[in-house]
Amino acid sequence: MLTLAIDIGGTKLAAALVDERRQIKERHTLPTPASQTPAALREALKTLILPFTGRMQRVAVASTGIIRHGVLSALNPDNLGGLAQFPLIDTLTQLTGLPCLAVNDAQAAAWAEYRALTDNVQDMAFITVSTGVGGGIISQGRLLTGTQGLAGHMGHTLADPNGPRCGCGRKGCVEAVASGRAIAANATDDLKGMDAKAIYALSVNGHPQAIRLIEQSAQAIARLIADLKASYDCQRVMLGGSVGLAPGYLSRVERYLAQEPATFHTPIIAAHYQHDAGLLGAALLSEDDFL
Ligand code: ADP
Ligand code: BMX
Ligand code: ZN
Repeated sequence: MLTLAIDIGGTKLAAALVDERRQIKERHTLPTPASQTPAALREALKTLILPFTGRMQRVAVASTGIIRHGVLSALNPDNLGGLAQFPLIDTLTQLTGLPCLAVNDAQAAAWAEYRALTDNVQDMAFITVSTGVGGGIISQGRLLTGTQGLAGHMGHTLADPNGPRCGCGRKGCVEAVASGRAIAANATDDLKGMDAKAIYALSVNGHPQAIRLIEQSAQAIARLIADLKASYDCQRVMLGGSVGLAPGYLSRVERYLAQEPATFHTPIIAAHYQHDAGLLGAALLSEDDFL
């Protein structure tokens, strides 16, 4: 059985065929449409899945946002160009005529990363530092989604009460300090207008403001990890997303976590499936008949 796995992120859309052995057969990506109306996202999804027509038996989607009854609602609409609601399952069922599962991207990635563990860890978190900051919680070997789909949205816990306003309506969320969008939005002077990727590259070359922005991000993620450890004694944190996986980022987070008391420490590991954790997690959840 082949599953068409789709990952909808704030910056990029990815689709891939996944076989029973969790192997990705073929992958296509597209930028997430900048001016996002439901019609623009529908068109982008149509283009994305076109090369796979007739080759899969089911569809599994990992998407940014809260997924409830197959509908995507943005917790932070800024991450989706203002798009707040999208009928994900209806759209993909119409486009493919196939059964479809949809789940939050970081929840899906957490499941893939949990299933890839080779030791007996039962309490684990996945954090993506990407367009936003997403999270997925595995507790006692179970993926938490919550009754409303909100479980794991740890990017919207508090990093700094005096921090920037977050698109979710709160002030000073981890996402408003640490995410790729935040790194870009909080840049000033010569860095204004650059994206996080460019700012990250400058930080590697020693640019003082770029270093400060990346350090602030890593520090907020380290504090979040200490909070997670205190919340449910998680034994491991897997880190993903393009910022989270950027060379040197994880060791910065480790350095800040080491400044916290030892009780709040937990090992931080780069995502086993790297940028494919969301895709594979959605495919695995559809295989596991999760919903
Ligand atoms: P999505 O949020 O769509 O899942 P990504 O995980 O690629 O996508 O995250 C996108 C964010 O990561 C953007 O803010 C982008 O600027 C930033 N980014 C992309 N590549 C890199 C990189 N090599 N180093 C640092 N940041 C990056
Ligand atoms: C935001 C939120 C989460 C998502 C996270 C990472 C929206 C649209 N998204 O906190 O649901 O998991 O971003 O998303 O409210 P990504 O686009 O960075 O992968
Ligand atoms: Zn927020």
